Formats: sequence, C-alpha cells, structure tokens
Amino acid sequence: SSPDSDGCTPELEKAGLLNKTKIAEGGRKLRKNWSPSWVVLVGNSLVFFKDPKSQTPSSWKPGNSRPESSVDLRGAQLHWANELSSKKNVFKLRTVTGNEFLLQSETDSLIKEWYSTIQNVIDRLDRE
Ligand code: I3S
Repeated sequence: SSPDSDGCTPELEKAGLLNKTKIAEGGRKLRKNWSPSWVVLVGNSLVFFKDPKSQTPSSWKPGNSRPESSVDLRGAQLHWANELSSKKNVFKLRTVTGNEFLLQSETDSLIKEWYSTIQNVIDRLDRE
C-alpha cells in the first residue's frame, strides 16, 4: 500500500526554490530582505525552509526538517505584484492575519505554475 493509504498525511502538491521576502507582519510593513527559500506546498499550507541546498523534492517529507515559517492558505489572497519590486515575476501572498510575502523567480514558466497551484488551493479552501 502507499505510505499515505490512510489519507492522514497531507498531500505534497509542489516544492521548489523561490526568492522570498516578507513585507508585512500582522498588517505592519517590514523592510524587504530577499533570500532564496525552499518552498513546499503541502495540504493547506505553504511552508518555507532555509538552506535550500539540503532540500530536494524527493527527499522532503513532512517532519524531517525544521521549517523557517509556514503560511495558512485558507482565506489568503494572491496577486501579481510587479509594481512592488524591480524584479520580474513577482507575486504577493497575503494571509488572513495580515502577513504579506513576495515570491519571485527568474523563470517565467516556474512562477506561473506556482501562482496557479497556490491559487487552486486557495480556491479549494474557499469552497469548503
Ligand atoms: O521596495 P524597495 O525598498 O526599493 O526594496 C529594495 C530594498 O529593500 C533593498 O534593500 P535596502 O533595504 O538595503 O534598500 C533590497 O536590496 C532590494 O532588493 C529591494 O528592491 P527589489 O526591487 O529588489 O524588490
């Protein structure tokens, strides 16, 4: 049987390397500080890991490394936000608690995939 035959382990939807900066915490603006982050979309959450070098999609398992932070996608809002940065391919994710993140990739196809995958999760949660 598969490792998740009981359905209790949330589904790993996507994982990869993106540039990330948090720009607001609880609605309060923060100074930008871009850095590469290993981003994992699992269940209803977007989970951020430091040290991308130690992470690969095949090796990642829930609980085997410490996340830097985690975002609950329920009620979150996603917008393209190229006006908020000189970088290309930037989108903004805002949580219900007023935390805001910019995520960016130099690769057009990659950032589009991330955008639509995250939006699909938000839409699914909106329908629940
Ligand atoms: O929106 P800003 O303030 O122009 O963002 C830039 C700054 O945060 C800058 O850091 P300083 O706090 O040292 O000025 C960052 O190095 C830049 O990356 C930020 O702009 P971009 O356009 O890269 O998001």
